[in-house]
Amino acid sequence: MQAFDEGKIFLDKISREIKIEPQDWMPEQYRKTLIRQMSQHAHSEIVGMLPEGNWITRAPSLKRKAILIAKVQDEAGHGLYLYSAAETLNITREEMIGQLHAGKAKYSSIFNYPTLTWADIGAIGWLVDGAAIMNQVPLCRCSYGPYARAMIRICKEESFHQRQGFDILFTLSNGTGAQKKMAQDAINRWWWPSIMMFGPNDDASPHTKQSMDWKIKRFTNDELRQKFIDVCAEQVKVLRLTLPDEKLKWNDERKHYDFGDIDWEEFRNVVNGNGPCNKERMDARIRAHKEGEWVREAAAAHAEKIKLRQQKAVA
Ligand code: BYC
Repeated sequence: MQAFDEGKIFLDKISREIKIEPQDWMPEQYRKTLIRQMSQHAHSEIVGMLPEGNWITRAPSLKRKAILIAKVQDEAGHGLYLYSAAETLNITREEMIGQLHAGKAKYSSIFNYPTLTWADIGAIGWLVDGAAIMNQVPLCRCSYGPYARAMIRICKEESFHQRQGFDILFTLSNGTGAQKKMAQDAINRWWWPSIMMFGPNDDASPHTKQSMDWKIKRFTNDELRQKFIDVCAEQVKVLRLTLPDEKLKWNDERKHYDFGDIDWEEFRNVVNGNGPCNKERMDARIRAHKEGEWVREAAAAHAEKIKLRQQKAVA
């Protein structure tokens, strides 16, 4: 009887757009879905630092280097807000990171592609952060309070990231012939992986229906992908470059761009660990975690010292 009432209260809150908070009753499956999505999201932010971090020492000017360092630091911050928000669901950061390092937790497919030239940093900002914003702005209205609130600041920072990427590509596309070619080549390589970021088609997405009912997701994978394609098809004209899709064409009846077939075989391969950089990314993550052990130990020892000092002062 009690669980029934609690279930009713929960659904009533969802229908009235009242946020679910950590102390509230929630179905076990809601909690598990959030842990899954939020931890995957946090892992993506942390692993996402690696392809761009690669270019910090090679950025072409002091200004570009400073911007890139700030962006990569922002991604670390996003990971930390998200791990903290997920910890309100009764899982520890250590457990989540353990799952990632054991290969049991997913992170976004996009970060398993290499960054071959400086233009890739532009393409990541414009396309990858652009896709992230499209997916994440609706998450600011997600039904779980801590996740929704974490997303507000993340989205503000992602907007800056998207613009810096577009600015890099704009500069290159107005530069020499070689620079323009480099920008086009980066777009050619990042376009299809970027539209895969939104996940499988709706009819192949096992979680969408329930997550939409619970207002964790506010749009389906296909709805967001279409919005993103519509925006990029216009923005690429400003760059005077092209998207590598011969079927990309405005459909006046649908009021959307039509687009070509996505290679879902490639997507599955990358998600299952066989993308071009999966192994490299995981090795780098695990190495960084091991090398950071002394920092975690020192921080814990410092916290203990402060606690003892405070206890002495009170006694
Ligand atoms: N890559 O039923 P579905 C960033 C998995 S960070 C890998 O549609 P759902 C950035 C999915 O997890 C970007 N796996 O699932 C950072 C599920 O697997 P499991 C990350 C994917 O959850 C640094 C299965 O496929 N953004 O932008 O309803 C620098 C079935 O899918 C992918 C987020 O995490 C993928 N692309 O919808 C720059 C946003 N797609 O768990 C930028 C939050 C799907 O059953 N997450 N899968 O084993 C979401 O919005 C949703 O989780 C998704 C998937 C739309 C991604």
